Amino acid sequence: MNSENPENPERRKLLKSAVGTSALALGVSAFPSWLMPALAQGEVEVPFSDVPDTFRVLPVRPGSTHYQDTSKIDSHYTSNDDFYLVQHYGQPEVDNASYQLRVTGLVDRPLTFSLDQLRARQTIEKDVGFECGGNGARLFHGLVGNASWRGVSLRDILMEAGIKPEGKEIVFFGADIGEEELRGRTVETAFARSLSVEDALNENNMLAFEMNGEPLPHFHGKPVRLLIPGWYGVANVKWLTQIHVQDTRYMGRFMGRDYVTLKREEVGGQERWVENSVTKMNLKSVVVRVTKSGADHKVTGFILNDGTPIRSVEVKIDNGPWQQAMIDPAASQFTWKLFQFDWKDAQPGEHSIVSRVTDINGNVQLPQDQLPERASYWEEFGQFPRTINIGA
Ligand SMILES: Nc1nc2c(c(=O)[nH]1)N[C@H]1C(S)=C(S)[C@@H](COP(=O)(O)O)O[C@H]1N2
Ligand SMILES: [Mo]
Repeated sequence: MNSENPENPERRKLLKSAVGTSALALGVSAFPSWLMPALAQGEVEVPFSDVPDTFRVLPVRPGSTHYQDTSKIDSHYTSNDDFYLVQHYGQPEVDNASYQLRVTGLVDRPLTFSLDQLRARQTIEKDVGFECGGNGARLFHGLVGNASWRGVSLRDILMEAGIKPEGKEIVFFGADIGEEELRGRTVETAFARSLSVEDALNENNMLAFEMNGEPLPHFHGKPVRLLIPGWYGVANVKWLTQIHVQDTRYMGRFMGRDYVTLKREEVGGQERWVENSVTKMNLKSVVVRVTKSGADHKVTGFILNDGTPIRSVEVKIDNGPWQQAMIDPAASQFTWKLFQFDWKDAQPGEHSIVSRVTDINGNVQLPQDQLPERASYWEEFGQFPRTINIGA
């Protein structure tokens, strides 16, 4: 996708549609010409000094986790090759011709769809970005990506099947099967996640079969994946083959044991250790890139959250004041939101740079040490200070 050429009609369309979004409550009109070009003439990347020499970003390898080099993020869309990859039971090859999606359980009409039948339905297209619930500082927040997706409405399909009144929970199964040691036995289980009926019926949810205008790539869940905008990546079941409605809670590994955050919280006035399944994305911003052109420095970062409109994002250098950064007008409700800050008069020497984001409800991204004590590494969304050395 060419985001560098302002003449690109796709790009124009995107910019036009972004202006109308209420997701950007603030000052969009102040920077109509703002684009994120790759390095402009004479512009160079300034490396962070907090990245260990041993840190490597490897090319995609079959079966492996892949993270982006966040210091290279310079456009609204992540290419299909660079979009991060996480899978726990390998990457099953699902054949398009024999593919079936089944809707089963407490429904009035059990349904089965071939890929062609899904593709023949009315489609919806949405820009959605997300990160792994296990994303964090150790990977410079590289388990992240933002793409345009096309597919069909999950809500329409569930309405067509008709959820019976006793149906309470909707389970989404992938074609990937792993062996788990449970109660002293080895059992085969599919990757699965569940949603309440209310969450599942959200009109933003889709069954996606295209990513950035291409058929969904094998590693991202070919031919069909679930997409729950505003949620951590784990909700977006890849290689989706079955949707099952039941009247009890689904307790499988990725709902009940893994992707479970353990933190210290007030529960009705009582301090307790609380375990929660990873669900909606927390309000977060990170600084990922600094470039320099002559004496001018540009700081870039991204914002993610559950789709609540953003009020502002600010950058602080050393012990200076919080200063307003600009949000990319290409951003929309469920995308990541790239932001940019013009760093004037950067002095030679070592500096710290940190960002914080505030949503329209006044929720502010806090420093890590002001967040509830957390015993698990899931859901890392505190402020993330970076260090950088500005040459003389
Ligand atoms: N079937 C299946 N779906 C899955 C997973 C998996 O292991 N199997 N991993 C989940 C997790 S933990 C994440 S973070 C996202 C990653 O999606 P991506 O690889 O397309 O970026 O897929 C989710 N969907
Ligand atoms: Mo994940």
